[in-house]
Amino acid sequence: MAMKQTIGQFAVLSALLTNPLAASPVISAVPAPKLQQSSAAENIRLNQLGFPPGAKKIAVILAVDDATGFSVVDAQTGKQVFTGKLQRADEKTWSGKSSWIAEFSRLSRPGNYYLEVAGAARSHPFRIQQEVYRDLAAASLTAFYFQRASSALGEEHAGIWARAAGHPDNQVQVHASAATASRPTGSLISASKGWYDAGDYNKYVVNSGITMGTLMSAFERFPQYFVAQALDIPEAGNGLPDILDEVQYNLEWLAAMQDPVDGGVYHKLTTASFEGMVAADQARAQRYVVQKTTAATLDFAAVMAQAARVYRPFQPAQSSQYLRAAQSAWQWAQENPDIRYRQSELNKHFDPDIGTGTYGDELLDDERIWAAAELLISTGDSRFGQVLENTDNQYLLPSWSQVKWLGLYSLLLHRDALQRVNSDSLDALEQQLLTAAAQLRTSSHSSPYRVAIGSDPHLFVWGSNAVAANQGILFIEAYRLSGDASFLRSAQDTLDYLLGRNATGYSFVTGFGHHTPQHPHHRLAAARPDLPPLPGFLVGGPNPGQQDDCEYPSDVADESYSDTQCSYASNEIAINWNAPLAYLANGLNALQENARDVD
Ligand code: 9MR
Ligand code: 9MR
Repeated sequence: MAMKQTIGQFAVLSALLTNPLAASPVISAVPAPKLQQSSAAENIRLNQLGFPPGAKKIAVILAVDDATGFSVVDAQTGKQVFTGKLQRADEKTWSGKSSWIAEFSRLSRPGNYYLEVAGAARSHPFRIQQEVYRDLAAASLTAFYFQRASSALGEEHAGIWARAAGHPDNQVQVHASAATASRPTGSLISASKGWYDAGDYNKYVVNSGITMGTLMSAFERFPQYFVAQALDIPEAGNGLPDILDEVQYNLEWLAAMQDPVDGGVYHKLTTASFEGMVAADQARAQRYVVQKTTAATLDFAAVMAQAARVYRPFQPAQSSQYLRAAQSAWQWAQENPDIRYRQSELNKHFDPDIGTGTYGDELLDDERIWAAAELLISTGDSRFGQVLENTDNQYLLPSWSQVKWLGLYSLLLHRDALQRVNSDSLDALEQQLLTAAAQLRTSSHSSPYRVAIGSDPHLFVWGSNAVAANQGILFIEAYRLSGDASFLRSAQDTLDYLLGRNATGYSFVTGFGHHTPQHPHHRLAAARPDLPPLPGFLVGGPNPGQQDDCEYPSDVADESYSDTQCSYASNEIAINWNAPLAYLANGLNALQENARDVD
């Protein structure tokens, strides 16, 4: 909303950063370091962007024998600016490697540096700088702009990734599973705009739900920061914070997924089967809205209720519409409490068969709690408070199928306004959150990479990087509630993990780092093999399930990542993975001043 950045410039910069053959602007400012085997550099695992001056700073070193010392060298002058001892990690990595920790938190002078282990290896350059995550934070949000359906992306904002509009979605067929008297099978509705879910082009309400909730919660958590942030999107400067402009692009679609007659919400807008790996404007298969479900309708109610209060100061009339939409969705879900999306059942009864993503959630209590919490905050109506009264408040990390804590985070953020809610129960919620965060923080100490997700192979599911990013949000919330700076350091550990301090050596965000995904399972990127992948996207990450049967370099949980277009189970991108990245990167960018006290 503030200063205008030149978007084209950013695009070129990102292109340079991702192209291994081009000298990145960051590196070209530096005298060429002595040639190192790249494998040696890859044995030093650290946040490939670098660190804010006050942050905790560590690197993990693999594959060195008897190393005792390390140094940090100023890349401009070649002078050593920091020396330290390596500490051997107690536990080996899951693939049996020994590892050492190099900590240099006390080095805070801004600059370009590399880390050197005597006689062994030299890292790629990294920066210590205020707002070192500024561009990443913005790109994690402009990634949503790249995912827009129904709009052409102009060069002035999309740079080299400019493209024609895809999927107008103004003639979407009502699938037989969704037919009603007013909208019989085959009737046409318009449900334009919105974001493509992921590497595919479909639009799924359930997954949009957590994505929207996470982005609006980031805004509610850091409002001044986001009011000042400038994103390179067409609506910049229109008086609405840019993040809310981007979110509203998807809200416009979401609103059209509600049947105006009864308030129920279609589960998804989809082709019958996945499109091939074609450009958006070449993907022309018929699109359908399918069955209304309870999960989609409750997620919709939660999102619209939150939108009603977030947009109220900027767009009061729009805000009232959001609230009415939320209330009629809630009403439908009260009358239809257990309509689940079971695609194979559906295909026995209706044509055509639907074969795309299911987001089939069998447990609906968490969606009900989330919707009730958002409605309570936005309306103050005690009937929603009653729904929450017998809630099991055990902490569960949010995911598309587990949204309870999206609502409970919101209750804690708005507790001052919740006069009618028993303050003991809010204290208990806070305790649950802090206990869960403290346990995760402790678990990270036993991981060779010093990160919470590294403590348990079971966390490496499809989309494991979003598990990590959601842990990062938990740490940010624990820091807000307790003021304990060690939680902020754990949030930093989490971002460090995503940006390179991990068992694969990749920075998992396209275009940000020295070793980044080059072949994401992303149709928009696959359509332009001549270009670097679109920037700012978090790939799914290590997933030993390997459900795609592609080639993987390793079967070990935290190394089970394949940078191939084939690999939708480890290398797809998705909106519900980018949203927690956006929360974490923007949150750390907003909070870095407070990170100063280092152990
Ligand atoms: O491209 C699809 C991706 O978005 C999904 O996550 C994935 C799992 O549902 O499926 C991908 O589509 C593949 C399909 O399931 C099987 N044939 C190959 C398709 C893509 O290459
Ligand atoms: O993120 C989803 C993951 O939790 C599931 O295990 C997986 C298989 O059902 O599907 C993932 O979601 C995909 C969706 O079904 C279709 N669009 C791409 C999504 C990311 O891979």
